Amino acid sequence: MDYELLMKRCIELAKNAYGCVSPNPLVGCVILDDNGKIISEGYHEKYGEFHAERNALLKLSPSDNPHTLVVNLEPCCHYGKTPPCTDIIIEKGIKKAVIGMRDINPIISGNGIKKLKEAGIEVIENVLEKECRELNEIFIKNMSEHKTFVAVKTATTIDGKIAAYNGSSKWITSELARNEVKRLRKIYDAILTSSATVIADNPTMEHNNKIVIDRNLQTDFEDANIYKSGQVLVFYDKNIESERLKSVLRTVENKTNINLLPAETNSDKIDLCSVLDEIYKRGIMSVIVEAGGRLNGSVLRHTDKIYQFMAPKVLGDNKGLSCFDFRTAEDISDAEVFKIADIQKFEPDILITYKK
Ligand code: AOF
Ligand code: ZN
Repeated sequence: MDYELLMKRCIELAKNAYGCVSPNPLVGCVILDDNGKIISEGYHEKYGEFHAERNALLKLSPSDNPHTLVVNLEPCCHYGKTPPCTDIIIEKGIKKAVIGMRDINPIISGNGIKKLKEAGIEVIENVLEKECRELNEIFIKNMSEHKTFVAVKTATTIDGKIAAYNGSSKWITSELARNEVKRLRKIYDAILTSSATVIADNPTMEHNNKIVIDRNLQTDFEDANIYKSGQVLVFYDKNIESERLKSVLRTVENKTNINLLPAETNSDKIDLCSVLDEIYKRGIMSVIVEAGGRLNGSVLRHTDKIYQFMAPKVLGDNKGLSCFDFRTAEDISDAEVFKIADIQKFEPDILITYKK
């Protein structure tokens, strides 16, 4: 039996719920009969609703003979928002469970598997484990470090520039690449950007949740596109001049989608550590940073993943703006090192994905 192929199908099913299940993991499930034929599929569709296994098992008809259940995450055995998956797996007479990875949620972690084995179900573990971990990298970081997962998206020329000296950047990459950005945004709970980007590019950044780092509350709260849709959290310097704060508070008084939050500063910059802690507390489990070199640079040491779209163009402008711009590195040994996780083409551009 090709369990790897079936696990790939579980991963594919799970991905249908991008943007819908946070803070829960993405989970897909396939059920086979005793001839190895797929008789049902399901996935965890929405936070608070049924888990993948239950969705797949509930679709079975009484004449079905379910035998093997394939799922990318260890079935849960706790009463959370829904009853334990292990109960319905046992009740439906499953004989074999093929599992991608153990759940790292401490209330489950191995206990689900134990419960299945105690019921006499054969368990096969760690099928396509690496891919299953990748699928749930956000959930894994949240559960193990209690921190928001941070991805940075940047669009550069071959020489790593995001704009010419005059700030012009539209459009470095082409339409296919920009469509991929729209798809990637759905994976993350919020987009994080800076006042510099809002002021220079006036982007809309379509997303239900946006975060703007605006130390001196300099963005245009009345007219900037970013404030015209979605919920926006704005972090400003808690020591801001009180007249400025009062005037902005008056402007946003009736704008229920804008929420101003004071933040700590650190050598004249908003302290990103405290911003990331605060958004985690507010249930934002992951962000995609779409900003200029300064914010990208400041957030680099908190960054788990970088998406670099690269256009086959050389700007060659020695004053052009870099995609990470935060220091004078003394030596090549000072470089922050990432690993290449993936390379894809979005003609005529490419996307390189890097990981810590
Ligand atoms: C599964 N299948 O499809 C998912 C699982 O309180 P709840 O119901 O939202 O449960 C959330 C926890 O259950 C979550 O932290 C994770 O450990 C597990 N998620 N388990 O067997 C699924 N989504
Ligand atoms: Zn469950």
